[in-house]
Amino acid sequence: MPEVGTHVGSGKVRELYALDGDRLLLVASDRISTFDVVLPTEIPDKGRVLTGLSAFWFVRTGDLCANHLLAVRPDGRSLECRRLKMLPIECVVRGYLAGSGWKDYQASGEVCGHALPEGLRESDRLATPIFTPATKAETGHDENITREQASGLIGVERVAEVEAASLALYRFASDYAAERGIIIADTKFEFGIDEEGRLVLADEAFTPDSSRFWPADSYAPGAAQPSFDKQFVRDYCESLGWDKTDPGPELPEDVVAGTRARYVEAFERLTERSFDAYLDEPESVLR
Ligand code: Q0N
Repeated sequence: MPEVGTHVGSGKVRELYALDGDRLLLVASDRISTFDVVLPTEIPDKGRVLTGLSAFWFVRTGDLCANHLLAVRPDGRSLECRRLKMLPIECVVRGYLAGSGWKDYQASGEVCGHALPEGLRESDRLATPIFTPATKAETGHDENITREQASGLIGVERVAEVEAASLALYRFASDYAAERGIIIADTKFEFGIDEEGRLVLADEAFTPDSSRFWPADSYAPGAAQPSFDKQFVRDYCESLGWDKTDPGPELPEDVVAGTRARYVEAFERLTERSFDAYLDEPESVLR
């Protein structure tokens, strides 16, 4: 039996265990959420796709910013990580105007204190990606904050450091993904501090759960874009007229199969490896 340690936390679709004093195990389930509700039906291998992608990006961005990855477990869905002191903000980078960024822009012309030009449409690409931090809400929704508010939480110098790291990471991954037909519209990072006081990227990196992935071939600003991974699930849920409160609907097998195929497609396009090869040997994604 592999060591899993004591449970120390859970997210909507992931669990965190302590392995020892300085290592954690981050386990990604096959659960899927839509409209903020976890559905009763799982997407087979979703957790492995997200774990493999995250590990892939950690290895390829290690020179831009240190990260918490220590090892990928043979199950393909768990990462051994360095235990850090987590910073109490979500670090979001937006390259496109979507979600709460689009909402805030419509209401005020600004997002997190960034004044944007007039006349932008929903899903428009921004002239330059912006750092838009948010609070970590225990329950409910993260709230966008200004850099002044972020500075009150972690200090002016740490804000400058996480902003620079976040923008560098986003530029690298969004350019790489765009060459492979996937727009990373925005992404969320969590950072921690190690024993030496160094900034370390934690949590997951550039997965479809932490980012908006859009298919580049159908990109058309002026409306919401289809999600690369979850669009079948959203369309199916919309077709039911479900009120988007818990519990969500069971998914039919064609929606499950189509959604699994989209996750696998994202993995294969981005990593340029077969997902079957990952299942055979998860550590291969590190090379
Ligand atoms: C940590 N969270 C919030 C998955 C993710 N390397 C770390 N060291 C210490 N603490 C954390 C990490 C990481 N990653 C991160 N909570 C603790 C995100 N979660 C919550 C539950 O499941």
